[in-house]
Amino acid sequence: MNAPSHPRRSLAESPARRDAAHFINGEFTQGTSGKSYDNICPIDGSRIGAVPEAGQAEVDAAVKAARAALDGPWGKLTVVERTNMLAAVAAEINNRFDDFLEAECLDTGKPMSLASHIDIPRGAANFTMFTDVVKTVSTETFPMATPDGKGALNYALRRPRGVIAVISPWNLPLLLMTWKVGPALALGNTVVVKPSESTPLTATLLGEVMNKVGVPKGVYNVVHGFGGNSAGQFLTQHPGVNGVTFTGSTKSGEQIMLAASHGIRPVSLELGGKNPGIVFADCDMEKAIEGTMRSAFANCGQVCLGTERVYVQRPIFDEFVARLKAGAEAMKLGRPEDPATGMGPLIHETHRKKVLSYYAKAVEGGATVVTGGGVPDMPADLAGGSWVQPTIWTGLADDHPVVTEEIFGPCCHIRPFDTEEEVIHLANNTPYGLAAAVWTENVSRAHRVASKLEVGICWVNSWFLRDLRTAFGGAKASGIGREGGVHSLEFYTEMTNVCVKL
Ligand code: NAD
Ligand code: 6OD
Repeated sequence: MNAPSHPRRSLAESPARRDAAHFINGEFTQGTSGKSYDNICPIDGSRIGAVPEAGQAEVDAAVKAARAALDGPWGKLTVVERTNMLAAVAAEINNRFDDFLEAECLDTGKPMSLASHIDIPRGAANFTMFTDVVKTVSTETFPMATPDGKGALNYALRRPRGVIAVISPWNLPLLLMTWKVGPALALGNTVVVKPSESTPLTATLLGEVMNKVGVPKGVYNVVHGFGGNSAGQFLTQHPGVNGVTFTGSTKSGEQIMLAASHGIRPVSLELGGKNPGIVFADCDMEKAIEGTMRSAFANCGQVCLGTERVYVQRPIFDEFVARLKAGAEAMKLGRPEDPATGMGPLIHETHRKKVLSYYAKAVEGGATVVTGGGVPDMPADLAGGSWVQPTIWTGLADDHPVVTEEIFGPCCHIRPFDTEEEVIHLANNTPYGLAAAVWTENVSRAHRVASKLEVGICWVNSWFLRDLRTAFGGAKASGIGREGGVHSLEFYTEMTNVCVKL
């Protein structure tokens, strides 16, 4: 990883603390809507700067620029020219590592130790990874017999899909946005990005990188604003958009799918989850605790792949609960710059209210609060932040909302189980199907259980271990489609079969 090891500058003095701007046709602009809102830092409630809100006019301009770049300079580059440019984008993100890191940590409040090892390096890797795919993947060919004996030859061509709308969330802003922009550009498309209203800074900064390395104007565009009745909706409804790729909640995914149905535009949807962690008595306890600590509490529990339902086999239930409690209570909540910080705040006050409402519901439902359950005492300079305690419950019914609904906070419910069949049923008993983590040292059991879980991603004895060549996405209400490696070709290109009669 590229994380520099020198001491971190205080975020209070960071030059990343500035107004955001739309990036349209290679220019930074505040737009013409006259609307803006404050970007609030979740660490202490301070104002980072202003964010312009795009109206229809800015979205029109961005889509127009993206179309012109597609028909113009970008569409004319060779694959090698295009992928070289994207490799330069990755290199420049790494050159400006601290700028991206500070911007991301200001917007999200996440620890720099986390963002410097995951968010920013992955933001760069998402560009290099897909350049390799584009340069090496072939299409299919089928020679075909015909009644006249002369035959025919079928072969497939892939073309860029066109102008892609990228709608992204706030939990891993640069990582999740570039996870879509990387393959879209590598495959020859142009993009209009609508980052989350809560995390506008790194998408804006990426515009500087695009200009620095000479990516043609209009290839990468950013419009800021909200979802419904704002920039997000204007973009997904726009007839000039040829496909919509979205990461966010299942509820927003439904609205986006509706918007994209006008004009029959394809969607790629990476949505919410209520992911199970399954801990068998034959697990390596150290590994299971370490992995579940991360899957429940990393990024303050705001990871779509995170574990909110933990099922532990009865013989080790008490020990597991006690050790996870000890881990949660040892975690330091603090400033992103502090290397000892293990957990930051939630993204904003609205989300804190939602998470705390589940903390209250758990108590009303008769849960045993093993640890946490409220708001921590923070020093005066952090008291304005959106802090919550890491929280563990036991004792809730399987149909309680805390056990069935996505909370997206640093919390999990732990329930004992007895048999493999029982836990597979419990794990699958949800409308969601994003990810699961299985902890066992019995290799046959691992394969058997993994094959029965209704999820897009199943980790065995690990969590969030990512090989970018693999298929990523959710089953059931957790999404439509898979991205990653060659799977990204499905959404970001249109295939033509050429049938030549010989
Ligand atoms: P969200 O759905 O509220 O917002 C995501 C993005 O969609 C934002 O940019 C928002 O402005 C935009 N948006 C919302 N409604 C829209 C509409 N009607 N039209 C167009 N754009 C719209 O999600 P969030 O709160 O930012 O993120 C948290 C959610 O994202 C959780 O449910 C989490 O599980 C999910 N998520 C999923 C994955 C995955 O890979 N499956 C990854 C990260 C987050
Ligand atoms: O690693 C990825 O590619 C990815 N899309 C991660 C999603 C994390 C959800 O919060």
